[in-house]
Amino acid sequence: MLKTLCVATGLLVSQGMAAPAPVEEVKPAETERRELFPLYSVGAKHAQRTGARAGAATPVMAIGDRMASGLKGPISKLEQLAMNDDLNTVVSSDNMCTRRQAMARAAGLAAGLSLATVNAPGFAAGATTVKMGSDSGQLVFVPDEIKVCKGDTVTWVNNKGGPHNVVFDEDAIPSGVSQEAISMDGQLGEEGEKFSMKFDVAGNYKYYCEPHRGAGMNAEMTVS
Ligand code: CU1
Repeated sequence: MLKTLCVATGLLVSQGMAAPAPVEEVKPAETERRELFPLYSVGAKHAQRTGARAGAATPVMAIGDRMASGLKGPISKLEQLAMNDDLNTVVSSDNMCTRRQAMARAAGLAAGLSLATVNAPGFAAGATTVKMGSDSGQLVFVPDEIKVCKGDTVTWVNNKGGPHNVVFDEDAIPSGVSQEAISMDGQLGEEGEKFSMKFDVAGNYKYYCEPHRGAGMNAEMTVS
């Protein structure tokens, strides 16, 4: 009997103590949530930041305006017109070499070079390197097919498995080009030795390595 009372009291006590507690805890939790809710103000701050960024872009546009007005910009009006032409060419031309040249001229003008400098022959000339012998020692040119632009210089580097050389096929070069003039006289024996040649005549060229021609050390080149 006593035991039952004690248990009953215990239950009542525990219920009595436990019951109001959660009810009281709910309210502060809701209040806290409400306090956390000013997400709108966070959004407002974000909107302000976005506005600030948009404002930050204005000085850049101001420089552009100044360049367009030709007053104190880093490049002259004439140079900017030339640059615009070049950039249009970069976008519209489907010729790789024309685009590359226009890109180089525009970049030169933007960097403050004069029209005379960017119009000089060879300003946009490229340099291509071909390995003689693969890194693993295969008797091949790497790459064995290249596309260059008129006025470009190609450099062959003795990589592995030499001696190597570069001899053009007189039946597979543009007419009027001297096979002897563009081919190597000797051979490159030491690793790292180089042979460079500038190509000014457009067309297709085939060449080979004399010591390894039979092993398939052939390659081709297109000058545009
Ligand atoms: Cu070779």
